Amino acid sequence: MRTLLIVAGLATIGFLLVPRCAKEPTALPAQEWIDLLSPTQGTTWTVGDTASVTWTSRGTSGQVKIELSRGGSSWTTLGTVSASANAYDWVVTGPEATGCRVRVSDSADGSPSVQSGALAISEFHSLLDMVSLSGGTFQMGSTSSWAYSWEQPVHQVTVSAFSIAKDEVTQAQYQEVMGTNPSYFQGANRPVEQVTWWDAAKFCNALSAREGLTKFYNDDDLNSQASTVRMTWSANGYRLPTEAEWEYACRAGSTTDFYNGNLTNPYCEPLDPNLDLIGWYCGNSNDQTHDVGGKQPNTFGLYDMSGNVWEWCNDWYGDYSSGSQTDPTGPSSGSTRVRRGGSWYSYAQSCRSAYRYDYSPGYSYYDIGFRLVRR
Ligand SMILES: [Ca+2]
Ligand SMILES: [Ca+2]
Repeated sequence: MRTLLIVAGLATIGFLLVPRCAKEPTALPAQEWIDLLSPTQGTTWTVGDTASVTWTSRGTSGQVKIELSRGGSSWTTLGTVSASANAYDWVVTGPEATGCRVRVSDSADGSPSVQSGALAISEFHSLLDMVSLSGGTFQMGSTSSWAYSWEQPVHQVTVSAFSIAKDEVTQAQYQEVMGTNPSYFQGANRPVEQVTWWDAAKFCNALSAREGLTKFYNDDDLNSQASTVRMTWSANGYRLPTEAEWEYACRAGSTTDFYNGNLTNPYCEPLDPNLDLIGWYCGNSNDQTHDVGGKQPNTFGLYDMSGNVWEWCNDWYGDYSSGSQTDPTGPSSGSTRVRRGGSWYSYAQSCRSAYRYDYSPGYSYYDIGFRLVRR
C-alpha cells in the first residue's frame, strides 16, 4: 500500500511538472549552430593589428573556442569566450602566411564548428628603412681650417634616442605617399627634389597617418603655411630632423670634416679622395642626382648624408650659441629653414658634416630633398 501511494504521488508531481510544450508533437529538439561572419575569404590580417572574429550562434554549450590554422598547419587556440559575445578580438602575431583559416566551435564538445575561407597574415612593412640611434653627446660645429664663422661657436649638444631613415626619401616613396613626383631628375630610386619645406613636412604627416602614428605637424598650419607651425614633440610620428639630430647622425661619432676623414680639395676638381667615397658632389656627380645608397655609409649605416641632395631640417636657421644644450630645436622664429649636407651640385667644402646653409621654406630647387626621423 505504501509503495503504491508513493508511486501515485510521484506520478502526480511528475504530471504537474511536465511543461505543456513537451507534449506537443511538432516541437523539435533545440539545434546547435554557429555561423561565422568574419573573417571572410580573402581577408588579410596585418601583424600587430587587432583582428575581429565574429559569429552568430545558438544552442552551444555556452562557450566557443576560436582557433587558427596558419598556412594549413595544425589548429592553435586563440581564445575561448562566451558564445553569446559573438566576437573575439585577437592581436595578430607573425609569421606571415597565406592559406590561413579560422575555426569557431562549441568548446564543450567541439561540435558544431564552422571554418572560415582562406585568409592571409602579413607583416607590416614600413615604407622607410629606419635606423635606431641611442643618442649621445657631441661637439656641434667645426673649427677645421675649412669651417665658416656660421659653423661656430662649437658647442656641446646632447641628443636623446631617435630613429632616422638610412636614405634620403626617394621618388618612388614620395610618389606612393603623395601621388606626385616633382623631381627634375627622374628616377624611382633617386632622391625626390624640387620639394619645399612645406612639401617635406606634409609628406611626414601623410606617412604618419598611413602608418597609424600621431602626426608631428599641425595640418592646418602646413596648409596655411603659417609663420608659426605647431609641432607636437611628444608625437611618435615622422618629422624632419632637428639640425642637431642631423649633425649627430651624420658625424656618427666622427670629429673630422667628413664622417670618413678630412677634406683635402674644397672645390669640384681635383676630386676629394674622402668625399668621393661617401657622396655625390660636383666632382663626381656628372651634374645630376644618383640612386640613393650608392656610396659608403657612415658607421650608423646612413647613406648620402654628404651630397646627392641637400636635406631640409626642421629648425629655423639662426646663429649658434656657446652654451651646452640638450635636444635643441633651433630658434623659435625665423625666415629661412636649415638645409644640410650639400648636393650633387655643391663644392666639396659644402658637403662637410658641420656645414650649414638655409633656404626660404617655400623655396624648391633641383638640389634639395629630405630624410625623416621619429622618436
Ligand atoms: Ca555541442
Ligand atoms: Ca644628402
